Amino acid sequence: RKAAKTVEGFDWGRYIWKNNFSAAPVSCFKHAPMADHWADVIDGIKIEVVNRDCPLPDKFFWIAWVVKLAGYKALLRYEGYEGDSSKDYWCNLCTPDVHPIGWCATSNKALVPPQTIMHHCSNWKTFLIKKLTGSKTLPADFQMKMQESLTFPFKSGMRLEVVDKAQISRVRVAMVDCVVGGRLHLRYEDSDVGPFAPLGLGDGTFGGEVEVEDFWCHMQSPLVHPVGWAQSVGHKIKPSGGAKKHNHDMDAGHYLFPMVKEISKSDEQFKEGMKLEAIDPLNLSTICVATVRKVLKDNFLMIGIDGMEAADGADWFSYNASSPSIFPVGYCELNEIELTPPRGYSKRPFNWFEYLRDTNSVAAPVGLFNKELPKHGFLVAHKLEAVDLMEPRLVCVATVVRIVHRLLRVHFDGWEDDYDQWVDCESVDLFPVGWCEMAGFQLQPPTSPVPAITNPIGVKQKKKGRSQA
Ligand code: MLZ
Repeated sequence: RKAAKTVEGFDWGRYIWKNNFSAAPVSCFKHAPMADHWADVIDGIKIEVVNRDCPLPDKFFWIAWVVKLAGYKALLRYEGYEGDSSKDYWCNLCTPDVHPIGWCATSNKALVPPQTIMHHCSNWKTFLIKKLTGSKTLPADFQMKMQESLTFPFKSGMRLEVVDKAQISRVRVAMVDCVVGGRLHLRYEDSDVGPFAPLGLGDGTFGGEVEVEDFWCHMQSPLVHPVGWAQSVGHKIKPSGGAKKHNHDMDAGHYLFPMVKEISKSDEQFKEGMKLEAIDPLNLSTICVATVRKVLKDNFLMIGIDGMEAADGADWFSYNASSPSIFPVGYCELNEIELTPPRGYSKRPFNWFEYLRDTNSVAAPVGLFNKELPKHGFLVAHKLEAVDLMEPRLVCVATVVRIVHRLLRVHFDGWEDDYDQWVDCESVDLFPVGWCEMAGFQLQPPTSPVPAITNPIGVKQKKKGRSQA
């Protein structure tokens, strides 16, 4: 496991405490390590941690209680400080030096009180017994569960199919370079850069100016599939260059990929030409008028954003029919979300009824869409770490700014609203506060105001994605 790293200059704990923010609890992120073991991790629990106020050369432990939780991080106060908050400190609970009460006793480690308060009590043993009676702690197997949930089935060298970031309507074979906290750093096979181009440092940072043909995504992302998937469903795939024989022994097994939901058989089906609303895969801050362009096997659909489509369909994007990121006609209006009308269609206000008539098309039946509403637990203003899906090597400080049933609008702190992204509450690209630190991944802090000299109007660089008309 890589050593935990903090980004110099950004401190989640201070940011949260100073501004009285609250973070989305770990249990909201089902794909994240420890999510299933977080139910008992609550404010007020007591733990055994390294005593940072101890003059002795050896490592000693003391008891602390959780004043406030923020994702994986906890504001701790050593037992004995009572109402004194001056020595409180933030600590990532998913570090090897955090244990449930009782661990020192069973591991033959001494509990040593902090030096500063050593003289506050003449009998620490009685003090602790009194303090610990009736208190809650971490589950006994906390460290073991942590080890387990930080072991991932994907290994470097494994091959899979993943969306081609240069042409999102097709996939491409790629090889796992490394796995960081469940995220895969992938390198496209047969990339023009050659097999020995310098790779990233495995933490989202890249040396030099070489544009390496790589991609980052979570191992459970809907963007990755086993080798052979494209052929089996009829999806486009970038032809592999040359007659080079590939070693299929390294293909990631089918069992490593999430099963796509079976949708109940009904008479109705998605058909080519049907209209719907979809998050624009090239501009995730907008939900757009869209069309089913192709129906593939296994309930996969190729969706095109109306008015944006490249002549050759290069910007069509595949969604599974059960995807929570496609919506029936009228969804935006119903939920007071601004719907982006097709570029080139000038009737305003946009009216679906007229548009369907003008384009001689039909709406995809409402019954075909995923209507599950998971109890996700996210609240508006919750802080989290979110992948900037336009540049997926970046995991950024972010905030939930809107919730529409299961759909979240994520804002990147310090960035303009047009960088916001609509994502599903079960997105594997959202992580609890402290995930980067735990996984050893570089966290992108909020942008600080741009100095007036370099940017007189104070406007941040425009994002990539679709160019605006
Ligand atoms: N190069 C890009 C980085 C944007 C990253 C934003 N993350 C929320 C730009 O400056 O537009």
